[in-house]
Amino acid sequence: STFYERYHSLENIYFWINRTQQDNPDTVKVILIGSSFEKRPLYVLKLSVNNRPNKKAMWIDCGIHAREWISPAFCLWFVQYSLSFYQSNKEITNILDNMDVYILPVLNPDGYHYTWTTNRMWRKNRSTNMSTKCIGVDLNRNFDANWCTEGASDQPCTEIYCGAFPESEPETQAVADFLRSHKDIVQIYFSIHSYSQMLLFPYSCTLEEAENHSELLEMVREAAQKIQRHYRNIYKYGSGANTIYLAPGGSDDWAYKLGIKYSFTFELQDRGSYGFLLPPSHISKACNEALLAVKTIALKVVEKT
Ligand code: 0X9
Ligand code: ZN
Repeated sequence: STFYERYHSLENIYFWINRTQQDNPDTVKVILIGSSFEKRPLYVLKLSVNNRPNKKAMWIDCGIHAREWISPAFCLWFVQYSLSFYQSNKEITNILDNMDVYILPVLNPDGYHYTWTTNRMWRKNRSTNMSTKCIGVDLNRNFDANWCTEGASDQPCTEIYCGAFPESEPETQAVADFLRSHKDIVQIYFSIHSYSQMLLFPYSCTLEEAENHSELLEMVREAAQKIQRHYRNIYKYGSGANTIYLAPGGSDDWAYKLGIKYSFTFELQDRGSYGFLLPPSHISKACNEALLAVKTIALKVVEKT
């Protein structure tokens, strides 16, 4: 199997980030957007194929939940695909000609590292707090979108602990600060999770419909349909609250409220047979499916503008 068909330790992902930039100095820039609770760097790769001014952008983050290993694998897959097939695949060429792509391969490096060394099923980050002996905040409950209402918990020992206050965690803060300062150029937000095979859009923090609900629904419907035709695999789609569950404080809802009107959370393979322990032999199909969905949606947005 190739490098991209295996899971990689955090250390190896850091080496990969460095090497990818060195091998593609004209296209790839590495931006340090902050650091984790345990002081690990948060690196974003910026893919930019030409120096056209006023270019729009797309954001993809992976690895917000530590145990969802297919997610960082997807971010690496996406970068590799973009660098390999720019100029030969017409869709990715069209996308990259019209937008820069910001990719954060591991949003929660402390948690990811912990799943490699100590507890494979860890979900949260690894922050500590004087008032409790329990460790970790669910970073996808820590954003400022109906923070800590129904679907999150204020109990530090639960898996869905929302943190002491919105953006209390350095990982959340780094992402939120970066997106706030780039909100005029970022048109599309993707957050990659697993598992359950779903293409979700806001809102998850309320049962209300987003202002462009029907437009978002049409995009994920088309993406799911393409996945079914090309890969014979079923993805559910819809707003988060209606499709998976009510859950406040998520990055997708926060990005949407910031003004990024095309905001999505993808839940990749599988539907529970292996769950978080998806075997490496499934990486290529899982990533290709998600890639098809990302390309379908990004092209739709490019066509509109
Ligand atoms: O609960 C989550 O954070 C996500 N599911 S997971 O099994 N990967 O933990 C779903 C996130 C959907 N979006 C929001 N809740 N905002
Ligand atoms: Zn998740």
